Amino acid sequence: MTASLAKRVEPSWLREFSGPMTAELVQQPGEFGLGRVPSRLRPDATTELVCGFCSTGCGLTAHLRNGHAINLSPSNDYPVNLGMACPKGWEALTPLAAPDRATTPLLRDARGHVAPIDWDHALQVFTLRFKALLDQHGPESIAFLSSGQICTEEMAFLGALFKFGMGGLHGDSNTRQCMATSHVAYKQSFGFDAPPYTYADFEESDVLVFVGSNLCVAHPIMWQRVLRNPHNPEIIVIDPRKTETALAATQHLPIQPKSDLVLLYGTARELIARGRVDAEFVAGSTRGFEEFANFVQQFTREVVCDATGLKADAYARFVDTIARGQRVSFWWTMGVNQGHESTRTAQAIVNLALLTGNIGKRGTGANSITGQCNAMGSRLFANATGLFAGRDFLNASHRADAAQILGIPEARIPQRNSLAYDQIVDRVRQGRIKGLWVIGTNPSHSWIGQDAFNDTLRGLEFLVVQDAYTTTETAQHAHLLLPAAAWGEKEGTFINSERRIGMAKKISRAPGAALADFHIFRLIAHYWGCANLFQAWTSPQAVFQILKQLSANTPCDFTGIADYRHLDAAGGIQWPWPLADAESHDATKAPNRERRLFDNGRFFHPDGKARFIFDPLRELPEKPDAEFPFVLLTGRGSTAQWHTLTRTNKSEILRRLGPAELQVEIHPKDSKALGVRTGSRVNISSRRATIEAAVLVTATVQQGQVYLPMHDAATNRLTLPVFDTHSRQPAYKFCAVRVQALPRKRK
Ligand SMILES: Nc1nc2c(c(=O)[nH]1)N[C@H]1C(S)=C(S)[C@@H](COP(=O)(O)OP(=O)(O)OC[C@H]3O[C@@H](n4cnc5c(=O)[nH]c(N)nc54)[C@H](O)[C@@H]3O)O[C@H]1N2
Ligand SMILES: Nc1nc2c(c(=O)[nH]1)N[C@H]1C(S)=C(S)[C@@H](COP(=O)(O)OP(=O)(O)OC[C@H]3O[C@@H](n4cnc5c(=O)[nH]c(N)nc54)[C@H](O)[C@@H]3O)O[C@H]1N2
Ligand code: SF4
Ligand SMILES: [Mo]
Repeated sequence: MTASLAKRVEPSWLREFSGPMTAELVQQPGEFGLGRVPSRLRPDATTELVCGFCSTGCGLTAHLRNGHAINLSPSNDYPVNLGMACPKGWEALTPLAAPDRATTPLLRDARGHVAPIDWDHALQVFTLRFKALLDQHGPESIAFLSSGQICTEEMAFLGALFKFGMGGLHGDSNTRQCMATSHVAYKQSFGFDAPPYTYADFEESDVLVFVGSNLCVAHPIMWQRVLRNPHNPEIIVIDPRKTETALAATQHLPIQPKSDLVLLYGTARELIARGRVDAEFVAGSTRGFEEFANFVQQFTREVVCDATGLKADAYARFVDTIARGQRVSFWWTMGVNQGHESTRTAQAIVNLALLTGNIGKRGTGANSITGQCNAMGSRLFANATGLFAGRDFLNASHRADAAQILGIPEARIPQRNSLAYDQIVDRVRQGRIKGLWVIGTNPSHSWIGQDAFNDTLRGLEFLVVQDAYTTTETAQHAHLLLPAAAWGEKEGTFINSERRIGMAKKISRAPGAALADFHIFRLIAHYWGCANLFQAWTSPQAVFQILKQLSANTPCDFTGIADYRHLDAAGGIQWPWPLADAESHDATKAPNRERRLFDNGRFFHPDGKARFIFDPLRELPEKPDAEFPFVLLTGRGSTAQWHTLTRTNKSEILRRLGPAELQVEIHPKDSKALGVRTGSRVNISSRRATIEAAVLVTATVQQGQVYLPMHDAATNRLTLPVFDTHSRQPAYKFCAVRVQALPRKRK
């Protein structure tokens, strides 16, 4: 290997990266000392930071000894969680100490042996291999896949580095698996990707409708906010399964999987027929209502009950509840977003809120709940499929704007959009993308149709995995592994579901030579030879200031947030928070602590009006048949399990709170027909693969349906790689399978 492309010189600041922790910085402020950490912080004190698992964004209090966190507890006065946390939050320190943490870069040689190397060597290899691919095959031969679980400053750096510095074009993230549908739906309907709500709306509605959301398991602290609602609300859950949330609801609509769109269109028809249209709002604040009203006429009660399997009286009660509601809020998550016609389904929810005028007022809204701690950050600032702060790569004035703010030549900004995740994977399969950089996501477990995906990965000439652990499924394929510091070992900001920007802090030292993603990106810029473009990108706090400038005069303007200290003092601040507001209002005081959008009836399209968007139904890509008679649903398993388990499985407490093995949920009648009981072993086959699981007989699933949690790597061997046409989000929640009893093992 030659060293001609990068000088074998470590920048002097490299030493400092593995350096001091937040708490110690108070004693030794300096360039990296970020003297801006709150002065109340002492080595044996407490400090507040936002949880790094789900998008609720709870505030956690870290209890420090000698500047090092020894315990966590929920923060009492944080406006999100009000003193509560779920098991993952309580246990968030444990995974940091796991023995399989990546502590040094690892390189695989031609024979497949993996050996530790130092950062200098790793960065030489990184630069050399990617540059060679670019030289030989052009800018479309490399790509990255990133995460909604790293800080906004980090994802922004990655997007800028890859596209403006390294000259790559294609990058996407696991936010595609999760929030792409909400992003596209909002952008088309409202003119900007803007979830309108604040968590206070959970407490202020008199009717809450949850579509494809298992809040009790996936967002347990949001559910606690629902429980604080003093208005004796109707809580309606639309989910094929009788989930924990459905059991706690006042109405459960156990619809047939993927019949949501028919139900929502039909509901619009009934509400219009009952005269429950907010005519003034529709006339003043929306466009396309007449066409929509005509379109939904075909979704009669018979059509709806036939498609959804709902009884006529249950459907009538649902419509009636919405019609009578004074403050109706609609909430949706993956049961909507992960479908073959998901964008239109999300927009059908938006349409209901628009036509009834349930938006922009307390206790209302068409509210998409995010998934990962910083999925909202990646939607706005990853610079992957959209240019910074909701800008568009295809728009010349947007490019000029961004170039001017960033002080980079405009020619550095690509004039085309990135490919979406599935298209990147296709290009790898075709051999056109030869080098892939995977950061903070574990697609060998979580991507849809996993066997085909993993075959595809094997065809790569160069795969870099940047992760906190060496044992992830994806890391097993890596040619180069870059060891990342995890949540709690670095600082930056996350944006939660209600648009609240909150602080992540360094309360623990990263193990070995692991570095914060931010510093890995900074080093790569140096070794690549493009550090001159990023002279101002010296620290997360400095990048926060740059992002502020990028946000100016956009709907997500947060120029009124001074710095990290301000965020910390305020308990997080929701965007928008422009300078003008900051000058006249205090972000830390009610009512500014909890704000919703659209209270003036103006949306972000140039004419200020929201759009009614709809389409005819699309056929399901795979239906159950004689050979594969069951519908397979997938999703979260328990509050204690996080995605691919790389983190939560490192805590014995969390492991004990989840099932010990993969369980498939089967309806009692189906189990009888199959001759299986709880604990029996079965094979589950789809057209893609066969896997084994233990049976859990339960009436939470309907007859003809089975459920598997996504936390076991086997689940995605079965799923069918199908994507919504508008958002290109994978349809994880529907495919056809067969279940066969296995002979009992002899003891
Ligand atoms: N404990 C825990 N919490 C998490 C996560 C985790 O891994 N573990 N992950 C976080 C992330 S990234 C996300 S995106 C969220 C996900 O949060 P949720 O979306 O609430 O979780 P899921 O279980 O994926 O899906 C929700 C429900 O959709 C239902 N569903 C399936 N098909 C349909 C359908 O056709 N229509 C309807 N209406 N419903 C359907 C499923 O039965 C399931 O109960 O959770 C976040 N919170
Ligand atoms: N069948 C099925 N599949 C699904 C879903 C489903 O409902 N059903 N849900 C989908 C959804 S909504 C999502 S969001 C995805 C999630 O899928 P993934 O993103 O693949 O899941 P995670 O386990 O969260 O992976 C995060 C990775 O980042 C690493 N990591 C953690 N912190 C850091 C850090 O600070 N820096 C770096 N560099 N690495 C870090 C972790 O160790 C882990 O390997 O799964 C999707 N897959
Ligand atoms: S609800 Fe989400 S943000 Fe809150 S403690 Fe649990 S995982 Fe963390
Ligand atoms: Mo997600």
